Amino acid sequence: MSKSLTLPLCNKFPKVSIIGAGNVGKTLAQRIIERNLANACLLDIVEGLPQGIALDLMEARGLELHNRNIIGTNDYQDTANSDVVVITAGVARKPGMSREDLLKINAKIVTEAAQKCLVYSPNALYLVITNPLDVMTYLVWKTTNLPCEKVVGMAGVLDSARLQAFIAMELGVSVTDVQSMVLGGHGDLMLPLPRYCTVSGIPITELLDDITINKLVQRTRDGGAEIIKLLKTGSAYYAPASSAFYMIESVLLNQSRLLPAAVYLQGEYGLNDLYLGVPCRLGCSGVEQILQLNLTDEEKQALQISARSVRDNINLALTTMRN
Ligand code: TXD
Repeated sequence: MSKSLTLPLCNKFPKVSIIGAGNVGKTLAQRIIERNLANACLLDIVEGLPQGIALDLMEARGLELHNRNIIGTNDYQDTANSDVVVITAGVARKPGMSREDLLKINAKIVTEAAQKCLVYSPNALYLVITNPLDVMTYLVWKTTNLPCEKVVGMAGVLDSARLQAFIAMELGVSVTDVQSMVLGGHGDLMLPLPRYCTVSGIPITELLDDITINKLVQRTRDGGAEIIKLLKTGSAYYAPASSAFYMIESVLLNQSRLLPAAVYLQGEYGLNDLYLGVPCRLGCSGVEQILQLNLTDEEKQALQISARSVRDNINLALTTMRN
């Protein structure tokens, strides 16, 4: 008597959909399946691109020794029932394109993508990655009407990871012993906080002089630009994908990690109605708590300046979207 070898499919793994199969999207997809976190759906506007990447990754499964599935698609229906939706779709600024043009183009791409995903995954957590990050995250929240704890932007984890790496490199210590914290908008006005950076609990202010700390802080602010200059085409994607993975893992495994992310502020830090990078607790219900640090007057002022720039860009984006 022959027995069927067909095993019942176990559906216990969560699903992550990634919109935009560019450098960040495809690297993140690879991390997610090869580290066995979730099944993935990779969507792009370019026909064949996400399908090709997904097939390539499926063919590597026997060597990477995992059974997660990934599909590549151009159809939003395939994103249905996602637990997390990641938005990386967008265009990079090209020569001759103004900042306003870029804002307008990416605002349209990101908000349309979020609205289409929402039809099929109304309960997902939405993680925004496309730049300008804080503005795009705000627009996703605004145009989807999702509860603010379900929309979050990735930047602080990346900026902090860069500072963490630079501190470890400067001191010649293991990066795993270094903790760092960067707040504010994702850009030149971000706010690295040396007072909250430690090596095995020791504040870096006791290990490094001011000149060296300022050098590391500036390198962190210029972190994205330094990589763009070296790569010549495209921008960083390994550390950005790792940062997104770290956040998604905290959500899907309900780790409630405390990390800096772009979250919706309603009075915290004296700021209202904008997304900005501050420390929060991220778990299975999304942003579970926003932490208010006791900032010095100087730090408060720097955060306000960063917030003002994000607010101006949100207003600009809202105006250009109406026209
Ligand atoms: O810290 C952070 N938040 C960031 C942000 C760190 C790194 C990268 N950062 C931004 O993420 C970057 O400035 C971009 O705005 C996004 C994605 O970066 P990536 O390096 O992946 O860009 P690519 O390689 O250009 O990929 C973008 C993809 C590409 O395949 C396009 O075809 C696709 O987006 N795209 C679309 N997909 C679906 N739908 C639409 N409309 C669309 N338009 C473009």
